[in-house]
Amino acid sequence: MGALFPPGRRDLGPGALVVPGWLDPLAQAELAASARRWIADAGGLHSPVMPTGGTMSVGMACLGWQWFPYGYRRTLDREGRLPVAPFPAELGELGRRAVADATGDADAAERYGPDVAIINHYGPGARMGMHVDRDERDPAPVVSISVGDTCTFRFGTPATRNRPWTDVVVESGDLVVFGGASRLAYHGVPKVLAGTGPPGLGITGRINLTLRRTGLS
Ligand SMILES: O=C(O)CCC(=O)C(=O)O
Repeated sequence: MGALFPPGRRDLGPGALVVPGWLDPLAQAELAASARRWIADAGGLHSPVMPTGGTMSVGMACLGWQWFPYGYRRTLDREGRLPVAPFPAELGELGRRAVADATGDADAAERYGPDVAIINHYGPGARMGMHVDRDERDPAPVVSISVGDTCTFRFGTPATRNRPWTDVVVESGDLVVFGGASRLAYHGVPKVLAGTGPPGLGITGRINLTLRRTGLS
């Protein structure tokens, strides 16, 4: 199985791994361009306000469903007036390719049908605290693809937001997939290294696309 992946592929836990260099430079540029378009389609980036009153430092745009702390809805606004931009079919294809490459399981990849994409933009000083992606009712894996600046990605266990965890460097074009026993593991992004992304992507900072299957109808 190791031969299927570039050197440096790293397991983060059962069912969780990083695939460095999953997207080549051209594919990174294409994804960055698409992300800019999708962010515009989604009405731009917003920084969600948490129930504690704090505002997330990450800018976010959603496709398919609108994530809010803590749930999903079909409209951008609470009043139900502004529909969420559709989930692009090409992101479904990218997600299936990611699952196939990460797991080597063609059947699991074919079954993978994400219906929400969360686009996270990390500008200066942005980070994401340790959390669990638990608002989905479907146990399908989370697929996470990044372009732009390098970050430290922190991956823990489902048991606690504290140690033990693994810190791994995630660069532009890297893929992270977590499912199975690690689907509900705590994870976060404690640090982004500003100005480390490849030139010519047409973005500043770091963009992460997280694909999930909500299990909602
Ligand atoms: O930016 C990342 O790599 C992680 C994003 C994330 O954890 C999330 O959207 O829940």
